Amino acid sequence: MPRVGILMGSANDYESTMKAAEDILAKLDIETDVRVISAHRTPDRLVRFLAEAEGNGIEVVICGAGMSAHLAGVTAAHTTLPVLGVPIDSSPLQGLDALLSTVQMPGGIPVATFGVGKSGAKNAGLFAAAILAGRDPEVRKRLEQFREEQSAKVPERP
Ligand code: RP5
Repeated sequence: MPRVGILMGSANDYESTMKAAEDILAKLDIETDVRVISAHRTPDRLVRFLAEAEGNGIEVVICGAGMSAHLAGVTAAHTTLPVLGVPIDSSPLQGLDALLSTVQMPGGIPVATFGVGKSGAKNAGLFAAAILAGRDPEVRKRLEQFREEQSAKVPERP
């Protein structure tokens, strides 16, 4: 059963950015539900997804969007699940617009915002795993193992 929802504003956000969140969660053996849902273009789809998310076992929602990125903020308005925002560099402003839209939430509705682009998506996936690890010792073990493997891959000398 999927435990993490990965939403993106456009199908164009998948290969460029959000697949990195899906990939790292797959590596940690955490099932995801990956959807194209736009806060502007498919608002009803977003409301429907969020109304059912918790009942369907979703514990964390990752939202990636570019340009005037409202997806994470609107998602957070509709759920008390933790919402992790990934700004995407799909505009002439190279993601600065999405970063500011995602990070600068008015007090009361939080979005945990990550770095712009692929590394932000990967870290959002790892952070989602860290949230789950707080209540799931198996996920904690896999996260610790990932860290160990990552350290082992770093050469001592160039
Ligand atoms: C945002 O607008 C999407 O997240 C995407 O990054 C950007 C452009 O969307 P497309 O016109 O490429 O579908 O809503």
